[in-house]
Amino acid sequence: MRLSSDQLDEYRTRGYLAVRSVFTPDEVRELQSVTDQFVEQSRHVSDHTDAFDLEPGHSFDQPRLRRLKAPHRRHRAYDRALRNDTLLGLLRQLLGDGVRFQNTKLNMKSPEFGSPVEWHQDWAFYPHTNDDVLAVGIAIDDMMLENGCLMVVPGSHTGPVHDHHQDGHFVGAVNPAGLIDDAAPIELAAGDISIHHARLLHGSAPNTSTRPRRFLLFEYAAADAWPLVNFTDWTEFNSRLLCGSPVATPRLEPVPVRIPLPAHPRQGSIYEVQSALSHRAFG
Ligand SMILES: O=C(O)CCC(=O)C(=O)O
Repeated sequence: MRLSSDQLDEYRTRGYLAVRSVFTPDEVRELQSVTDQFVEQSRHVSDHTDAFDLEPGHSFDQPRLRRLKAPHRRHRAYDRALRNDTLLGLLRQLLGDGVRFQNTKLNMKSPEFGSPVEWHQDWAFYPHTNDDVLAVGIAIDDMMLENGCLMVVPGSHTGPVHDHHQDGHFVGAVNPAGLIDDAAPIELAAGDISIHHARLLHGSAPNTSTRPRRFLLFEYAAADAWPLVNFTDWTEFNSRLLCGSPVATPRLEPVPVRIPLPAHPRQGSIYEVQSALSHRAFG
């Protein structure tokens, strides 16, 4: 599978792509059943853990697992997806021969509930020395408007990095007023993927349907894009290279940067940090 020149142009001008059937029906079935097992396990916890981020109202009888953290460390099916050859081929076309993964997460919206994710740019959380940085979302379920698919503002990746602070603290979301008039959904069938540029403004609404919405998110960067915050360990950094060689000479580009500090006293996942917001798009 290769991205066509039209798809490459679309990514450059609009800042995102939907690519169909990257994962086979068998691979999707495995991801669904492994994910079912984690939701089942989450019945036995009543507070956030290293692995689980829980929706308000989560209980043994009504498990509402909102996020499985670092899924590639929890099950080999997710790790295989992270390193999937077809996916890596597409990423090489967008990022070049050296590709490093960064963070992984599995965001879930339970039927008739699932929390929204307020509008933000990933770049505000992790600015780099250049912006060959993106996120891939693998649809484990069909993702439509009704069950809270990803919404994006086409072309916003070419603009500024917006202010994600409130009252002097980083809250991980923008005030959406005037920024989201052109928002568009990325609807995906299970097995399709979305790819969005790290500076693309995006968010997603609650799940109002009777179907779950499970979305496996992997962040990737070109090997010569170095993070400007949270860099700690050379060996760990290079252990995340999926192809290409370690680079000690980061490529510096004139990219807009805001540092996500000072941190908000309410720490945790994006849902926790965003819960401090006074201006919400999704309520
Ligand atoms: O799960 C979603 O719909 C979006 C998630 C997202 O943007 C994030 O976790 O940064």
